[in-house]
Amino acid sequence: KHGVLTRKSHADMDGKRTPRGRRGWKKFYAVLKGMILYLQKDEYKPDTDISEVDLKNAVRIHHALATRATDYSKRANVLKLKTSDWRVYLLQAPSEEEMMSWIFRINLV
Ligand code: I3P
Repeated sequence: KHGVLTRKSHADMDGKRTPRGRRGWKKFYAVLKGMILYLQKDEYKPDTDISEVDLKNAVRIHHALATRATDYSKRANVLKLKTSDWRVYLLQAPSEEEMMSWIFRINLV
């Protein structure tokens, strides 16, 4: 699955709140492949190597949990992604349908 996702980092490893200056929203082209959610700067192109930066932004979603971000109301279609190492990301999808589809696919892994 792939598509545009806008990310906000809410908590870092071990659940510590992401500090000011790194809490902004950033738009990515997301690609879910196996157990990894790649958050890429540019649109997915087959047969190209993943860049260093894109690898850094990749999120391991094994044992992660995606839910609708019911406690976040500033933006629409936002899901909350909790990873196994206690990071928390808010991810905004372009539509309700897309958000539900991402939640379903992430939790299926
Ligand atoms: C953050 C940025 C986010 C904002 C966040 C700020 O600043 O303005 O958009 O979240 O507020 O800290 P920075 O880019 O300097 O990290 P919202 O869009 O959700 O308001 P927060 O600290 O209350 O999460």
